[in-house]
Amino acid sequence: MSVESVSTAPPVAAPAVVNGSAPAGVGANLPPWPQVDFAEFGEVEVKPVSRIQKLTGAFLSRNWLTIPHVTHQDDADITTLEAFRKAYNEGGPAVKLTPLVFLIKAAVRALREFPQFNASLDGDGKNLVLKKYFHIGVAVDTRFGLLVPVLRDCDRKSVLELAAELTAVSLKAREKGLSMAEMSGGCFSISSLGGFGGTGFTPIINAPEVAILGVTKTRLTPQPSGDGGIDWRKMLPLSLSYDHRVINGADAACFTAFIAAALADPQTLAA
Ligand code: CAO
Repeated sequence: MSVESVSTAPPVAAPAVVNGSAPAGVGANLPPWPQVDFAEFGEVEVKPVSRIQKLTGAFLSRNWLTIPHVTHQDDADITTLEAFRKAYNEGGPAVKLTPLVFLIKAAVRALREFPQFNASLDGDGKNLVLKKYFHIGVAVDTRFGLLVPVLRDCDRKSVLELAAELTAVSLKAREKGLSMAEMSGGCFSISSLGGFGGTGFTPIINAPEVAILGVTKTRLTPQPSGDGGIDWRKMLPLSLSYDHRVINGADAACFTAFIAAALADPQTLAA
């Protein structure tokens, strides 16, 4: 799925990618898309593709075709974080804490530590623009399609503030959609499928960002304990896709390990 910023507002200009064809020059020698009369083979139903699906698909194709993606996989031990979160949620707060807000805080710390991840290539690819702000896009699944609201200045917000903002903006995205302004200016995106399942996936980078973190469902996993036995730990799978023109594999491994280490200390993230 794409995590391009797409609005339910009036149409905006999409890049030159139509029906699976690439931007000029990219994949120019590919054979044409197969034209098949599926009804020849059995009963079918034809449903129009929504405007947002078309727009998202166009951005998705551009990003997938033009960015050399690599996805780095790791696991974060969030046993302590889950205990912390459970204790907080048992108090019956107005807004519950999910792992996602801790991921946002951990990502901000990692972006500070590894500035090449908080960057974009400029239009002609000659310069890297390093950002000094920390705006994080979060993929939200809605009936309109996938929308990516951007939470601004996440370095200056607590996990509680982020949880309240995420709840409000995802509700708005699901009920009314979002404006382009609400989906612009992101530095880095997070796509959480943790509430659905999975053990890992390849999120597609939300250009002009240079990396995106995908997370899937926390699972109980046996890990070696200090005394030579086995300890059951809650492990969160992390899938970091990065633009290999800007980021190398060693940096991606360190960035992901940094996020995992930050998640192991939830009190510091919540402070
Ligand atoms: N492992 C296990 N459980 C998890 C989890 C994880 N990694 N992450 C969240 N959960 C749990 C939550 O704790 C919550 O549990 P309870 O109902 O018991 O409280 C449940 O899953 C649902 O969480 P949520 O989805 O309401 O909240 P969230 O903060 O995790 O995510 C939002 C919010 C808006 C991002 C999410 O609802 C959503 O839309 N995700 C889809 C994103 C998507 O489609 N991405 C694919 C893009 S492809 O590039």
